Parts: sequence; structure tokens; C-alpha cells
Amino acid sequence: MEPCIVTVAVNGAEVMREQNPAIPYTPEEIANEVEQAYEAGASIAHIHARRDDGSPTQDLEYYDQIVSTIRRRCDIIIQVSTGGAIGMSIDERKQPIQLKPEMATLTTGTVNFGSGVFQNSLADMEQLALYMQQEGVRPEFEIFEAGMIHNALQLVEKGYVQGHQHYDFVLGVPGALPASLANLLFLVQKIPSNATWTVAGIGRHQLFLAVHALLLGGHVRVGFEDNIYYTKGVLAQSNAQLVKRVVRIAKEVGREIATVETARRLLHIV
Ligand code: KMH
Ligand code: ZN
Repeated sequence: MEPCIVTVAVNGAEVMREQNPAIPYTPEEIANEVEQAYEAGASIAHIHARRDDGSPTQDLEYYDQIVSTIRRRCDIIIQVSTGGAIGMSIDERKQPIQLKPEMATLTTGTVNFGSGVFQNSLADMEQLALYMQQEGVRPEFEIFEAGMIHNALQLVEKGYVQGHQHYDFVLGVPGALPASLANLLFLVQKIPSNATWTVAGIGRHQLFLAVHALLLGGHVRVGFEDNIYYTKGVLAQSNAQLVKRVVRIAKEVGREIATVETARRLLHIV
């Protein structure tokens, strides 16, 4: 098996300090969390920008500050969000691609997101994919529902996405595909055999799916965006704490952890 790429999703757009006081908002706080996670073994940082009050924003100047602050601290692969928060327009959401980060997310379909709806029309995803291609940004397909794989493959077939395909199965969002092992196995066999995949289980499913991904040869995403708890009822103290646990388990089951250099090779990022 290839070494396991650990992605840390440090803050997301939804979870607030009222739920876990360790959620990073400012560029400095985000960079601190990313650096500690990197030292613990993460090789990709999935980031969302927040204003000082924690409200989500896709504005370029916020991402610019976050990216440059992280860059001064460590050489982790930076993956910006193009999902932003529910209700944002595609024009708002696409702004951080201008920074030409190594990676960005690309959700390939519309999905329930708790009580809201995360909208991604075919035209929206084509526009985002084309923009990423023009700026040399590697997309990570965010798969919340099974039909999104078909849409991702269509983007490839039509030339909107070229080169290596990397998928993130986000399972257990309320209103979307549940976080079961059967669902994970179903999704894995639907993607091309030369694609890579990672899994992001929501809430208590984070650890369950991460452990299975380690055994199956997949990659793993952990962090506050998807889960704010360490164990039932006990808040995680940092993103690094969540990273350290999967790194420990990986070692126990004989799975090596990818360095940033290895992650770049596996994802065909030059
Ligand atoms: N905040 C969600 C509505 C992404 O980063 O691309 C979308 C999301 C996916 O978090
Ligand atoms: Zn996200």
C-alpha cells in the first residue's frame, strides 16, 4: 500500500467557538493549527477563511493572508475551499483559486447540508473546474452523494478536469449519504482504479471511517471542520490531537504516513 496522506480540515465554514473554543478564525490562529498538524503528520491543509467574528468569507484578501502566513511556517500542501458556506455565489466561492494554491475542492453536485442545501449545478462545477485548470490547481472532488462520482467523471470526459483524479468521500452529513462501511466500499469501486481517495467521516464517524481507510489503502481526512470531539462528549483540544491519533493507529496497523513530498508525488502535483 502507498503511504497514507493525512489531510487536516482545520476550521470549515460552519463550526463556531461556541461549540469548541479551539476553532481557529484568524490567519495566525489557522496557521498555528496547520503548523501543529503538519508536525504531527498532516500533508494537506484544507482551509476556509473566517472574519474575526468567525463568520465565513471567501474574500481573496483573507485567503491571501492565510496562505502567506501558513507558507512562512511550513511546506504543507494548501487546499483552499471553493465550497465556502451555503448560499454563497460561485463568483464569491471561486476567489481563492486566483492565489494558485496547489489544490482546491470541487463539489460535483447539489446536496442537503443539514437544514440547508449546498448547491452546485453542472454549469457551476464546469466553471470552477475550468478555472482551476487554467490556474494549474489540482481539484479534489468532494463526494457527498453517490451520483457526484458520475458528475466528476463527466467533467473528466469533457476535458474540464485533466490529469490525476483525487476524490474525498464526505460521509455522514445530515441529509446526505450516511457514513457506513458499505457506502464507503460502494464509492471506492465506482472511481477509476488509478485514482486516489480519502475519506472524511462527519462527527463520531470520523475515527470509524479513518481506521477503515487506513486498512483499505485509502487516505484520511480529520479535523474540526468535520468533527469537534476527541471521544464521546469530550471536545478535541486541537486539530493536531486528531491527526496524532490517526498517525498512531496507522503505525499500529503497519501503514506508513506520507510526507508532503510523497503526497505531492501520489497526487501528481508538480
Ligand atoms: N461548507 C460546506 C457548505 C468545501 O470546502 O469545498 C462546503 C464545504 C466543501 O465545506
Ligand atoms: Zn471545506
